[in-house]
Amino acid sequence: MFDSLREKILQPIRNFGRDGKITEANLQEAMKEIRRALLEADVHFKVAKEFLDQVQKEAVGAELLKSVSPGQQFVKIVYDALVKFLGGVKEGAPLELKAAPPVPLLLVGLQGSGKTTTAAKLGLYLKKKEKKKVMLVPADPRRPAAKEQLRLLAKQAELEFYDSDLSLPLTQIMRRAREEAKSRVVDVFIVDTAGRLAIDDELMREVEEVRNALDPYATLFVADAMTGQDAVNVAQAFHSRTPLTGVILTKLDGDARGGAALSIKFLTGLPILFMGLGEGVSALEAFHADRLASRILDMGDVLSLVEKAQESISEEEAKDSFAKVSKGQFSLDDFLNQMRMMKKLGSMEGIMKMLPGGNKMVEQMKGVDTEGEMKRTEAIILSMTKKERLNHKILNGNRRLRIANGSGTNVAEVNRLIKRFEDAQRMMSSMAKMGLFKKMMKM
Ligand SMILES: Nc1nc2c(ncn2[C@@H]2O[C@H](COP(=O)(O)OP(=O)(O)OP(=O)(O)O)[C@@H](O)[C@H]2O)c(=O)[nH]1
Ligand SMILES: [Mg+2]
Repeated sequence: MFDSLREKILQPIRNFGRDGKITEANLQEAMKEIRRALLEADVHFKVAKEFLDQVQKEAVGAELLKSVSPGQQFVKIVYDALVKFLGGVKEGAPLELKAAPPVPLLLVGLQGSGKTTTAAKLGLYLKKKEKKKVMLVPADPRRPAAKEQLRLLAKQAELEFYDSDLSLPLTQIMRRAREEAKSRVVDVFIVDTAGRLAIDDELMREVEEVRNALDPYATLFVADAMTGQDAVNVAQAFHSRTPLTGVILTKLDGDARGGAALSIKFLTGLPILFMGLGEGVSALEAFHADRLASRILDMGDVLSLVEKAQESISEEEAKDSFAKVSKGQFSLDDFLNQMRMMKKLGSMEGIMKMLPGGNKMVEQMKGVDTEGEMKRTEAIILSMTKKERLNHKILNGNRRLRIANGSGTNVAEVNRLIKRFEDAQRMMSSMAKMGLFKKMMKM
């Protein structure tokens, strides 16, 4: 996700790290590079300007040039700006359904943006996370295939499906759908509308007609993140004709550049509520600005990983490991434990990307046999004594040689592992300073 933005935004930050100092000149250089990174990610120029103004202001306020750890402070400043422009941090469910059932939700957006897929994903999300009974309602009068697509998706997600009579006027379809929702005692019904290539009067009239008949609890704009700034323009145009509640960004699993995500809240005031991460019906997640910002800065997304882990790892195991991290006691033992837990969670690359420094690790390990590497890492750590695992600083040349021999590897590999561990440890401690772990422990 946002691979190219990440690389470009991290470059100047990593350069700071090298000698640890920030001067007026290299700060300005970094700002220029970040500006370029934002524009290349298709962030709206107004947003880019505002973003840099904030970073500049904070950098001056923090007296960065005199600071003892300017690199880390600068990361924190950029992180805060990213969080703000992605929409800020919100507590609670992305979409609170505080209304008497059946609650109508309306999905609108351009052709191919992902409305139909998202209807099913959102239905499944509400069913799983909030134990809602959900019914899907097709309302694309011109394309019979769209109705069949939704029927199929409803079946996959095991949701109720309303077989709309599309020969009727939309107003009447909406009325009947509501009656059906009542009689089937569903909590929520989601209406999937027709898309059009561009915003035109006919599309807007149709959306307005549905809206008036349905009086939706929320009107959600489905936007393809790959379309960058265009998604923002279309959202704005929609919003001015028919008020929107929020945005669902789709196709963030692809190589979307980030422009839409970073610009949409600032320019439209609309929050991003969910993000689509694939074609399958379960590929929808709540949108968290802080987690995404963290991913962009390669600080990982440990919170999402924890959520994922909750399904496959016992609470005790996880708590124990993260509690240590938050106290700054992250040892090689914990590194190994985490690695073993991760194994239960799926592909190495996907998981690594959610860890602090993970994208860098993935890059460094391109073409490397990660499974084999993991076995060797395990062997190396297991060849250490308890004392060494708790305090890697005592690992001198002799000890490293012994460990290399004991694990059937070589000293270079042992060194590489320790370097990787130190990188992770550093990221963990700066995350702890940002209060990220406290939030996590609350979960
Ligand atoms: N990779 C990826 N593909 C997605 C995502 N969401 C939707 N798609 C794909 O995008 C294509 C269009 O999705 P639809 O749900 O049919 O889009 P739509 O807005 O209903 O399209 P129209 O009804 O023609 O306006 C399909 O091939 C989906 O599988 C996503 O989050 N990630
Ligand atoms: Mg559709």
